[in-house]
Amino acid sequence: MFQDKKVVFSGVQPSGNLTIGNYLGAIKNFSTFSEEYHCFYCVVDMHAITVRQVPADLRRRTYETLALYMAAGLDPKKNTLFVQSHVPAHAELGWMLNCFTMFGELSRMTQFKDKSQKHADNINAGLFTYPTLMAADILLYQTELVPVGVDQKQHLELARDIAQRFNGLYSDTFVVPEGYIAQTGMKIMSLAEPTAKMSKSDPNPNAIVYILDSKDDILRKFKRAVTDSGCEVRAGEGKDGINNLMTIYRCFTGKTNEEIEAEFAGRGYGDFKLAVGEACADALAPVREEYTRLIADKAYLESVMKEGAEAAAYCARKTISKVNRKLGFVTL
Ligand code: AQP
Repeated sequence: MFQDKKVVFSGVQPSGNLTIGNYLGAIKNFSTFSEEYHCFYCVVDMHAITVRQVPADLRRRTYETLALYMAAGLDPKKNTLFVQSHVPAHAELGWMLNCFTMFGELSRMTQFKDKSQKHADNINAGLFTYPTLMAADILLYQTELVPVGVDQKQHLELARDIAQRFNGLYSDTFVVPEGYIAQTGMKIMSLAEPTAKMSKSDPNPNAIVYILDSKDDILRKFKRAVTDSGCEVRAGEGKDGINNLMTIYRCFTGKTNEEIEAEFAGRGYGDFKLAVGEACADALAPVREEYTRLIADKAYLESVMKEGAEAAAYCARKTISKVNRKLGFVTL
């Protein structure tokens, strides 16, 4: 699609205040691709409505997520930043791909199973077909690389399967995307229940560290983080809480597990938790500062959304035209 550069696509749902899981697993890595690739970073509001949202909150968080993208280092001049619902081609291709996705494949998605349990009163068709819309998001831009957290690996595999299936039936149409899972990012777990993923929609605020939390809140949350009955800072099986804190510390400081173990030898969990909190708060301070500046300028955020949507829609149209032709839709 772009003669000069390969394409990167990724997105975040404005379904809650963003967490350090979203930051370390995804957003922090986004800007590393900006020079080498043509990058599309989307606020995926259509995905967010698979779970009931308060409209005013969804609207506010859409601005906030865009501002956070930029505060985390994404320059709108070097990246196409946009909101999913502003580019209807996502829904269009999503429908078409639904017709090339098997019921059995969608039934196997672990996120669907988890969310169906969490939202047993609202197991809607959108929740079920979420991965097909995600495939459309990616395939629409002929994406080569998708930086995501490890929790999205299964959805990405499905996007690849759908692309290969369509290409097999209709000849080459979509680039088959590769996932990019940052080695450091991995999966950040809940501070209250370290066997579960840290999720922005978790109702327990002590389980989550938000990117925009104050330093005091960050320190307090890490201080309370669930660990185990031991006292030695050492990674290992059955030490989910400590393993998670070590991952977070590694991500924010760049240190290895061996270095961390040496640093905290004989010092106990209390010192370690304080250091993780300090490292996290210090790393996020400039992001918070820039975010505060950006969020105050709604007109600027809207101009970024508008320009981004136009650029994205232009590229998306090319893929939609190609798919329409291949499927046999009459084009006027
Ligand atoms: N805990 C995590 N560790 C590492 N990466 C994570 N991501 C999310 N949580 C973690 C990554 O963040 C990106 C955006 O995620 P999303 O908002 O599109 O959906 P999600 O994975 O469903 O995120 P949440 O926070 O769990 O949202 P809710 O609670 O609304 O479902 C993705 O790349 C994801 O891998």
